[in-house]
Amino acid sequence: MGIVNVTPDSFSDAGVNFASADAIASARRMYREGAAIVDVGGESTRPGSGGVPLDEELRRVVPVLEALQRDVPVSIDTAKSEVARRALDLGAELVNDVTALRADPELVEVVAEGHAYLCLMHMRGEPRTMQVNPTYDDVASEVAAFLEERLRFAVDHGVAEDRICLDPGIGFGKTVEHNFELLGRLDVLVALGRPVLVGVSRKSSLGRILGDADAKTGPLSASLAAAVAAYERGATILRVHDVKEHVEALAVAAAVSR
Ligand code: HH2
Repeated sequence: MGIVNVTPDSFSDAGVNFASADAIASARRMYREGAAIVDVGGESTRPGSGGVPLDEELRRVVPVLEALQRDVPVSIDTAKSEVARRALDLGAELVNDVTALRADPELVEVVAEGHAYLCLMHMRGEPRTMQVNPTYDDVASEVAAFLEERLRFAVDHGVAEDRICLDPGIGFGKTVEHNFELLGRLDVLVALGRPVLVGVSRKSSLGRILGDADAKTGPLSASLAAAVAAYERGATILRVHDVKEHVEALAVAAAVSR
């Protein structure tokens, strides 16, 4: 899954795809490089961010979705039902909701009626405050219990279970140690029986494990290692900024596994 942030303030690629033409070109390039799907988002969820109004989010993503319709498989990264509705009308196949259907009560109906695929992600708290002292007794089992409950909720509201994937939400209300423990114990999430999506690309925990306590991002080398480690523990969708390099790294990891 390639990442196209149509935002001025995302944590690692702020502004590079904020202009529609740049976002469209990046999405097409990622698809050519081997992304199975491109995740288009108009709202940064980096730690500390406060969200964007509906009309601004639509203004950012709609021109991109219009241009990609028919050529590139698209996922929409949003928590808003109206953005998801417009995106599905414009051909998006998957709704990626970092709130796991907790922010907008109408989103589940839009996904169910649109027969869309759905990604449910774990987040403790909300982006504005989520990195303020997150604590868990057992992070892997608490994240699994949360995702299992959200999976039931989605299925009970009409989303087909075989359309849902689950995501531990690396960096969303977790310390560096929590993030690495989750990656190491991904089998606990795989055991829930749904495909597992992991988004660790460029995240600050990668820079911090390399020794920079104030890192806001992590380097490509570390992103690739984390993606391969997640793949080897059962992740089947990797959400990444650098598609070509990840396709190459994962092809080699897959050849070794075979
Ligand atoms: N991470 C980000 C955004 N959306 N969606 C899923 N399912 N999983 C993730 O780990 C995830 C996500 C944050 O990364 P990015 O989009 O690069 O940055 P920003 O939120 O600052 O735009």
